[in-house]
Amino acid sequence: MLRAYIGLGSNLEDPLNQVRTALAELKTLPKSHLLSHSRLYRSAPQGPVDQADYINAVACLETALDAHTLLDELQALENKHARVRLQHWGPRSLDLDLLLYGTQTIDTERLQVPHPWLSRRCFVLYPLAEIAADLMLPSGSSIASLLPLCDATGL
Ligand code: A4P
Ligand code: MG
Repeated sequence: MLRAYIGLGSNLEDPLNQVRTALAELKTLPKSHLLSHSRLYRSAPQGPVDQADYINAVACLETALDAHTLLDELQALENKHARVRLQHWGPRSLDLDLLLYGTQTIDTERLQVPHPWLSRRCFVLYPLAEIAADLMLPSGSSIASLLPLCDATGL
């Protein structure tokens, strides 16, 4: 078993409800146990700005699933929320990102862990710090040390 951190985001079709439902669904993943989750954060969109604010949160799972199987499970949940991928970084009903998987660094065609944008996104770092401030990234930086480098305007 190891700890995986999941980033949740939604800015379409009742985002608060999308994220709350997804947190409940994370509890039902096989070979996994939801250990904790952050509060829900409202954040200004990064990427194309002509879209609604997001609701973001971060969850911590203890899991025996391998990383690619966990990604399959997360994508199945996204599909269940009728996620439409219209535009890269564009609006979505539910986005689930695998932020961290234990201390592993993974770089395959389907999966990059740590998530490539993790350390530059306040809507990921602040909820992550709320549940795991002392956590170290594989790069050796702690989450807490990254917070001051990140512009939290709009969070
Ligand atoms: N993939 C690779 N690594 C991962 C990973 N660690 N976790 C692959 C999840 N997926 C990963 O993802 C495209 C492919 O990335 C997947 O098929 C998977 O194999 P996607 O979610 O379909 O594409 P996307 O979301 O349009 O692109 P991307 O780069 O994943 O965008 P992000 O990083 O998810 O950002 N602003 C605010 N305020 N809040 C947000 O939550 N989210 C985004 C989307 C943009 N702006 C935002 C927010
Ligand atoms: Mg994504």
